[in-house]
Amino acid sequence: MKKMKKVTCVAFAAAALLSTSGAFAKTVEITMTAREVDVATNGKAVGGADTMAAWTFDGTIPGKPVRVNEGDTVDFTLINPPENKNSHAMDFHAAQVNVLDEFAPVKPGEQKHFKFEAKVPGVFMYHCGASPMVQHIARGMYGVIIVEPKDRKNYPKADREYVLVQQEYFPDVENYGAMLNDANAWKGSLINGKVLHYDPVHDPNGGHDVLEALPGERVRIFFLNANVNLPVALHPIASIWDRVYINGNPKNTLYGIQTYNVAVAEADTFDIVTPKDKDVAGIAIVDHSMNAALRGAITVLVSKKDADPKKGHGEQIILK
Ligand SMILES: [Cu+2]
Repeated sequence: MKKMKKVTCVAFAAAALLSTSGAFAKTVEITMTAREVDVATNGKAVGGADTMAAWTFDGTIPGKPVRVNEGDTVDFTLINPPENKNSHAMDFHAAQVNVLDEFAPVKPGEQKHFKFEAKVPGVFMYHCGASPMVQHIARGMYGVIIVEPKDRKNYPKADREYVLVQQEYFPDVENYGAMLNDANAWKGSLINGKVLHYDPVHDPNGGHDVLEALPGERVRIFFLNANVNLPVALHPIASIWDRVYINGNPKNTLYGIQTYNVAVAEADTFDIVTPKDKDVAGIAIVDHSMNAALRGAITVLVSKKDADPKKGHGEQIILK
């Protein structure tokens, strides 16, 4: 009995030490349900329709952000309900597994469970990999998984964080041949699922929202290029990226960057510091490829003294 108590005490002391250093890896359970539903895309702004017959994770484009610490185990379940017409799958770019097993398609009425350890820090894409993959991505089955780095050297604390995901908007979601072969099949750029989502200036429908921050804040953007074909030339108009963390890993840090080219299926982390000496300042985060910017890839970040304190924190790292 006495011995048992001693062991327990030692274990508690070790646990306290480890938890303060953040070294305790945990298991994070994530369940997603494939939903084939209509989603509002603001496609009308570029000659498309208001809604898209989407395929989604849990009904939203993008799917919810997954956030774990380096070393955590992700315990994942994908449910494909019987009312769906198509097989779906999950491909986490943060996982090192077996493409034929964990990432295999799941038929309607079935589900799939697998685990992986998030060994490499950064920001990664996840997407449906069921065939034809181009269509499953173009119809909305993607999102980000953020794996927080253990080594936070070169990685100052951010005051606010936002997730931005860009993807080509194809009004004709049935024609996946055109998505592959017709360079003009895409008519717009979706940012977090909507054309001109955060740009009330250019959106004929008034835009929905803008990103906000206080003057002088470090704003961290987790950016995923979920386009099926085109790279993104990400540039902050009226500013300079203070740091770019390639693949979101602070071991890959660039400083003072005007434009960073984000490949298809690449995600990177971008820090921007809003002007301290201006009461109000606007920065437009754009894909500087003009055909993409003018089709909707413009996001306005406003820094001002009365910025909404909730934006850029918690659930609001993605503004709906
Ligand atoms: Cu799918």
